[in-house]
Formats: sequence, C-alpha cells, structure tokens
Amino acid sequence: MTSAVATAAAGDFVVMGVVNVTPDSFSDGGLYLDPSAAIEHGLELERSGASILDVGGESTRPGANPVSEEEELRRVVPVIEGLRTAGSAAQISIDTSKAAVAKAALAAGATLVNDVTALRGDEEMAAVVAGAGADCCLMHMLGEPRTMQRNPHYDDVVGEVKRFLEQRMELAVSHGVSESRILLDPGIGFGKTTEHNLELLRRLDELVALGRPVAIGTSRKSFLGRITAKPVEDRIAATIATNVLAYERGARVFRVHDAGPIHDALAIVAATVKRQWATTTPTSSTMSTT
Ligand code: HH2
Repeated sequence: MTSAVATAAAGDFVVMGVVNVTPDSFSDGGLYLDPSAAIEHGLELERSGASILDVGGESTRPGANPVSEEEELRRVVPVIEGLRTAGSAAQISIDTSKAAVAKAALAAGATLVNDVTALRGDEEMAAVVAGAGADCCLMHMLGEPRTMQRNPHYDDVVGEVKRFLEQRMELAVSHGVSESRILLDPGIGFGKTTEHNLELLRRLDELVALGRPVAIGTSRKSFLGRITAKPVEDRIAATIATNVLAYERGARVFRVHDAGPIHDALAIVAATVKRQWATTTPTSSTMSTT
C-alpha cells in the first residue's frame, strides 16, 4: 500500500477523511458510533476521494471529556479491522494521543499515527511510531482540549507554531521516526482565536518552509461559523475556501468531513496551478498528463 504521506511529499494533494467513532465530536458526534456505520462512512469517504481515513475514538473539541484507553480501543479497533476486511485501499490513520491505542491500531492495519499532542501526551508514543515504521502527523496545540480556548495568547502565532513543530520533529527523529514519514499540522482551532487561525492560514508558507508536507484541518470548525454566521452543518463552502487557500500556500494534506466537495475543489486548483489534469476516478487524486 502506498503512503499518502509520500504522495503529499511528492507534491500531490491528499484528502484525509474524518471517521469519528465518538458520541461527542463537535460536528458528527454519535453518527458513527456503531462500527458498521463508521466502516460504511469510511468507505463512502474513500469513494468520494479520500486517500487517508483518519479514525478517532476520542473527541478533542474544546471542553471534551477524556476517554479511557479501554473505551477508545473498543471504538476504533473494530472499525480499522472492518475497513481492512472490506478491502479499503486508503491509508488508515489513527487519531489518538495514547501509545497503547496507536499500537493496537497499527497492529489492526493503520499505518499513520495522527497525534494532536505531537508525541507529548504519552511518553511511549514516539517509540511506538518508530518501532512500527509508521507515518506520523505532529500537530500544534496550546494547552489541552478541556481549557485550550480560554484566552489563548501568542506574541507571534506563526513563529511560535513553527518553532514548536520544528522541535517536535527533532524529538521524533531523535527517537527513530524517519523524517520522511512526518507530516506537520498547525492545529487550527487548538488553543487559537479566529485571528490566530486566519494568521496561520495566511502565512502557511512559513510552515511549509520546514520541508515536510503540511496538513491542515479547518473542516466545519467554529471560526468559520464565527465569520459566516453559519451552523456547523452549513460550513462546506467556508471549508472549501480555507482548503483552497491552504493549497495555494503549500499545504498538501486536507483533513475534512466532506471529502467529495473538497476533493473536487482541490482537483481544479491543482490542475490550474500545475497546468496538468486528467479525469480522476472517484477514489483517486492522482494527477497525470496522460
Ligand atoms: N482536528 C480535529 C481532530 N483531529 N488532527 C489533526 N491533525 N488536525 C486537526 O485539525 C484536527 C485533528 C477536530 O476535528 P474533529 O475530529 O471533527 O472533532 P472532534 O475532535 O470533536 O472529534
């Protein structure tokens, strides 16, 4: 199976579809708690253009309550196994900050660990990722989910996020994670005001300059609602705008709930920017000149 991280490093865009197996996620909590519903949802995201499926069993929304390791394992492992059994060709990502959950998910067929704490949440995590030779997404967050949106402050949000990501990448590499397997993510909405999020989007090229593919997760987030006054179920256009802007600034991995519209928007932008296009099959985002 090809690594979507390698695809992104080569310059092609990659849609990462969100599979939340949670009762309390901010936009789709409770919809896919049943494993068969989550598996079907993942397959549908893949048919719509997602080449990574990001399976998560714990909400990180502001104020969310922590979930026990046992409960998180109970939620995510059957879904990962089910996606593999169903023949999904997508790269499966596990959205967790617990090393034991990452380990079980990797054994079940995941090959990417998406850790919103950037390996700070569990001291075993770096060793688990390195030991499995897995891909890894390192995300910036100020504080922790329960309290992160209480007056976040930065002197220079882009400079501070950049320094943090650089340091976490160094730490990951020092633990044996191959640099070629790392994705970097500014963590839109994680300890950030609307102005911080917009500044990070505007100056995303400064993070791209770190030399690894940048992932971005704006999908349906509250800052979009604050600007458009739209409820969470009506933020697709706003999500497309931010992802197109992020692509233009150099991001290559796009974590979204609505894979189809975002895939199509990015296919057009990529074709325009690269002066290359081909009709893509619904499950492929590969661009070619043939
Ligand atoms: N955002 C969320 C969760 N995980 N991971 C990365 N790398 N980047 C993100 O921006 C990101 C993430 C929040 O979105 P969602 O999973 O839909 O919500 P919840 O945490 O409530 O389940």
